[in-house]
Amino acid sequence: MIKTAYISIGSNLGDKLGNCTKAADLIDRIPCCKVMAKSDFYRTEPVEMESSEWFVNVVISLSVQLSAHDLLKSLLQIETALGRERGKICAPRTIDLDILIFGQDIIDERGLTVPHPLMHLRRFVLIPIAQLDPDLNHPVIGETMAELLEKVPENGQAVIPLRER
Ligand code: PH2
Ligand code: MG
Ligand code: MG
Repeated sequence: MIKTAYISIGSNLGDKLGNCTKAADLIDRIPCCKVMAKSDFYRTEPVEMESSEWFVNVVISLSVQLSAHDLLKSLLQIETALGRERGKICAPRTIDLDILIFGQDIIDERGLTVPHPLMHLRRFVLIPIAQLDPDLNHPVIGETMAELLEKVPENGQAVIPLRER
């Protein structure tokens, strides 16, 4: 069955924009997985992290004919290929790839929770995903991305469009 998935791509270490662009290219090369749309790239203030380094964030939509678990496996391989080291949970990272939404599926398993449990609280996710599909329903909360975005205060969550593509 073909589904639409949304992936958050973030980097706050090294060539942040280059890391995000490479990740999107590698995701497009996963078998049975095609990148349909890419949001703008944004410079974003770190949320829930002590790190002072800002992020580059982007959200992409995918047409996938894979299970969420197989997609996650491929995303973790791409993180490793791009130099992701898993040390401290909040350490700066060359790349972070998170499944935000997988069709309207609700998954709550060890290592895979979809929708992403914090996505509705994060402007660096909601701004780009609402840019791609403002009417997309959050399958747990039952509100659209545009509605969720309206409720998140801007304070401490700056999200600034990057001009370069
Ligand atoms: N990722 C996090 C925690 N905080 N803040 C921003 N701005 N961008 C991120 O990608 C990000 C974050 C956990 O993965
Ligand atoms: Mg993350
Ligand atoms: Mg992650």
